[in-house]
Amino acid sequence: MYSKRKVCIIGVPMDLGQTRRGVDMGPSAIRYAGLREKLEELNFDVKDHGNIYVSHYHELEESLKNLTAVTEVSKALAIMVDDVIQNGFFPLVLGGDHSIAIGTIAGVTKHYQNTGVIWYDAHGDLNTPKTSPSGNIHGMPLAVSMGLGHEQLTTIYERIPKIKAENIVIIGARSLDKGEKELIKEKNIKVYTMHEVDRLGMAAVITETIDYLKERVDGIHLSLDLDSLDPIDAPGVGTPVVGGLTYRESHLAMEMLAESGLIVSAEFVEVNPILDEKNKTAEAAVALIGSLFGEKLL
Ligand code: EXY
Ligand code: MN
Ligand code: MN
Ligand code: MN
Repeated sequence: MYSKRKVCIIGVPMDLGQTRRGVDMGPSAIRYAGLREKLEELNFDVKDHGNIYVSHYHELEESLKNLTAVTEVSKALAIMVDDVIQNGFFPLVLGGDHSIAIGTIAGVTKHYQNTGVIWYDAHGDLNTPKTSPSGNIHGMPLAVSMGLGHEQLTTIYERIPKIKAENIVIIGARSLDKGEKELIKEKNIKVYTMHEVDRLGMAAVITETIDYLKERVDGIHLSLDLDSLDPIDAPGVGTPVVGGLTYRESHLAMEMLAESGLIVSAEFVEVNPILDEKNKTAEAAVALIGSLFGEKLL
C-alpha cells in the first residue's frame, strides 16, 4: 500500500495515441509549471522517476494507429507503476495523450481487488476498434481497462483484474460517440455529463460519486484529462470541447477527493504546450494537483 506522504512522478511523453504532435512535451510543461515545488511545499516526499521511453512517430501500417509502439509504452508504464506502488509511493503519472491510462491502470489494478476509476474528461475514451471514428488509441483506454478492445492492448500485463463497469464514474462528458453511448447504456456505467454537472452542481456530483464508489472499491484511480476543463481555462489540449468544467469547479472536485482519502493513484493527461497560451494548461494541472494533494486556500 502506498504511503500518504510519498509521491513518485512518472512522465510519459506519449503522442502516439493521437495525431497532433506536441502532447509528448506535456510532462516537461507540467514539471516546468512547478509540480515538484508544489508537492514539496505541501510536505510530500517527492521522487521523480523521469520519463518512460516513447519511440518517435512512425508511419507503420497497423489496424490501430501506432498499436505496437503504444503497446510497448503501456507495458513499460504498467511495470513502473506496479513497482512504484510496491515501494510505497503514490504514482503520479504525467501525459502525454490519454492512451497512457492503459499502462497506468494495469499497474495499479495489480494492487487492489476492486479498483475504482474516476474518468474526468470531456470524452468517454470508451471506443473499441469497431466503434472508433478515428483509430486513435487515446479514445479507447477506458474500454481497454474494462477488457474491451484490441487483444494486444487488453493483455499488456500479467493476469490483472479488469475494471468493473460499476466501479467507474465519468465526470464532465460532453462529446460521446454513438458506440460509446451504446456501451454506457449496455454496461450501465455511471456518467455525469455537463448536463448533470450544471443541474446538480459539482459538490453534489462528487458527494454522489464518493458514496457510489466507497462501499465497493478498495482504492480509486483518478484519470484527469485536461480537456475536461473548458478551453478558456485549458486551451492547450489536443481535442478541446467548448462548454466544459470551470477551473473552480475542478478545484472543488479535487479538494473533495482529497478529503475523501480514497484516491490511490492519479494521472494528468493531454497537456499540449504547442496549442497552449503560454503554459496556462500545465499551470492549471499543477494547481489542480495541489488541491488533490490537500492544498488549502486558507
Ligand atoms: N471519441 C473520439 C475518438 O475516439 O477518436 C475523440 C477521442 C478524444 C480522446 C481524448 C483523450 O480524450
Ligand atoms: Mn524513430
Ligand atoms: Mn481522455
Ligand atoms: Mn478528452
